[in-house]
Amino acid sequence: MTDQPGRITRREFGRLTVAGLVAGRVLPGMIAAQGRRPVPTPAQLAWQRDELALFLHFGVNTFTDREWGDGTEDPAIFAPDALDARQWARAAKAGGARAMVLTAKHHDGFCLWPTATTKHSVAASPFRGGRGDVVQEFVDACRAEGLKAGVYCSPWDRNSPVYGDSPRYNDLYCDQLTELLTRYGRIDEVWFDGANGEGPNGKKQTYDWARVWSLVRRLQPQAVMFSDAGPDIRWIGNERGVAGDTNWSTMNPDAVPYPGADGPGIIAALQNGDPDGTVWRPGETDVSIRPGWFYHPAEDAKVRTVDQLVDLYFTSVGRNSKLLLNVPPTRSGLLHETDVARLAGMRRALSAQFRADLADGRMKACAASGAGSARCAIDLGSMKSVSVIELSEDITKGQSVSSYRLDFGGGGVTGTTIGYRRLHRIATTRVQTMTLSIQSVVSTPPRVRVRLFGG
Ligand code: FUL
Repeated sequence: MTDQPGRITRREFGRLTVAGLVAGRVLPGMIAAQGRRPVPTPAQLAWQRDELALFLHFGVNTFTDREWGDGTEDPAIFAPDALDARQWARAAKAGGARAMVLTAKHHDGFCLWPTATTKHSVAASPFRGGRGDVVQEFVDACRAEGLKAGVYCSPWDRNSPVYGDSPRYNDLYCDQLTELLTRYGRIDEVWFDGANGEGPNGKKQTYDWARVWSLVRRLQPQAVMFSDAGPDIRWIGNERGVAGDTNWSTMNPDAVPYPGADGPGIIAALQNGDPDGTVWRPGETDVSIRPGWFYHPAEDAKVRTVDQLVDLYFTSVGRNSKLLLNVPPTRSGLLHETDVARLAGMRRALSAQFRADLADGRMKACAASGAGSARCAIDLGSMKSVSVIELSEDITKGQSVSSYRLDFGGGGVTGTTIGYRRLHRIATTRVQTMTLSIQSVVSTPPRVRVRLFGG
């Protein structure tokens, strides 16, 4: 990073700031440094605050029992006989999700809407007598239940005869996106998968990402775009449901230049972000409630338990990420009753966990600013049993904390980043006072809110 003469660098600034504040001084350059820090757009902020969204993998694979279709499937196999998108939306809501993302087209190229771009779609299937539109039913259900709607449209297309003829496929792909983003009203997330299994001897398609991204921006300016390379939301780097323990929402855009980019350092960049990153690009943690992304009857006994789903919440939302939890519709077009029950169970468990803040009214925020201190004491007034500690920064001002420690009841925890929400589970401990020490920051000292929970 190049700094103007006389200015401290961002890293020096971070180190100096806490010391400066402990001494009660506001260092010169603080305002300028703050001005350069990336902050979320309103859409990114809303996306993060939603915390949980449901992912729905549905398509011809549901009927062939596969994970990756090869594009030769007969559309006649797509025959859900009891499809009810309202059931999906109700289950999502009961699980605490605020949005749903549907695979409008997966790698097999089969389109869940009646597209003009290919015959490989619902229009050639028996679903609703060939007049069905799953995307429309999905969007209608989202609206009816007050959920945001998102669409996944796979760039890799194993059915399209023009895939690999780069300019022609780019035109087709943009036509598909145009249909999806102009026919159904407001769309809040557009999901670009980086997967490509063509292999060294397969078709080579050069995507025109600049064109795709500007098209989406023009048609749905409020939507966030997800991919390995953003531009708004980045992949978290694995499909296990685990965000980096250190997780910056800022990113160096050169670290992952395009969706599907491979190479040394890419997974670490996705997992951890970059404290010196020049763009705000928070990580989304996508993971399935079942071993596969699509529904397979053989996996009915392998649905994640409520405890496992709660664990996923802690390793994603609790690490400054957002959880995109896949719950695949069955061949009938409904979510399986086991999955629906687990979703509701997860929400009940989380609501019970976060019902009452034991620190409420005693310390709302540790404001390490101005003449304040980077050490804050929390007095609970009496002994309380604490099992979860929540820290959060006001991310409307960016992300700042790079290390902290909490001391309490003869023990303590340490951590690096905080961001939107950082959750620590501890062995239940009797606590009356706790001290938060913000040890290093990368920009203007933040206000860190602390909440404590028992249970
Ligand atoms: C991967 C895909 O290949 C999987 O099928 C699934 O869609 C997952 C969310 O992303 O890259």
